[in-house]
Amino acid sequence: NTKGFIFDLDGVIVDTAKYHFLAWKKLANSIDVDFNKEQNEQLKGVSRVKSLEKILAWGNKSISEDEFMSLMAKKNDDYLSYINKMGEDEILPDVPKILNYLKTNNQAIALGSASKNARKILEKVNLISSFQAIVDGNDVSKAKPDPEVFLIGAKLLNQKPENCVVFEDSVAGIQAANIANMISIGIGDKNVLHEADYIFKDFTEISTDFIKELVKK
Ligand code: B16
Ligand code: MG
Repeated sequence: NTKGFIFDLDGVIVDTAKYHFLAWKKLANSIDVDFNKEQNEQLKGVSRVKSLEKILAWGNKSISEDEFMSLMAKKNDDYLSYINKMGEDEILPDVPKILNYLKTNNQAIALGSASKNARKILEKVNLISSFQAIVDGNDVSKAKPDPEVFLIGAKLLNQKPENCVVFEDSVAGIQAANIANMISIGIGDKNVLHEADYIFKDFTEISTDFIKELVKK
């Protein structure tokens, strides 16, 4: 019995939201826009372009196309300065336990992330070889909650959508998995991720027995 297991990156495998926060805050403040943690929450799972559009809207700013591109590049350079310092110690607790269990039991594993930096991050934390397929922000034209990212992942794993399981920390990501007709597993706050089929605070709450049952389903 083989199923496709598709992992989101930020908030599921690593906590890069804290680096997105530092980089977006610096950028927003440089154009006299305030930026706080609550706003950063609303950027989870949202693409880089959409994130900057939201920040400009919050600050009531309108800028030229050229300036928009230059601000995006600035934010990403700053973000990458944090990413470049990442290591294996930043993998979230018990993620390797689940990845190893899946691998040992011949399950298909993919990444489904909105980030254009996903491959770089996986290399930094030494997990790139754990994924048979990687679908990231460079491969999709429609952002979550559109199911495109996960449907491409399923295809690359040669699995039907209904035989795929998605781990996601964002509401949009859970919605994308549900629309794709996949089993959705929320990682985070149960009040926020209530649309998910199953919800866990983090991977320390997920037992290998639970995964075993999912595979049988
Ligand atoms: P980048 P995920 C998402 O990653 C982040 O949650 C989101 O905050 C970020 O804006 C987006 O990636 C794009 O990232 O600027 O690196 O292309 O949660 O889908 O893995
Ligand atoms: Mg995420």
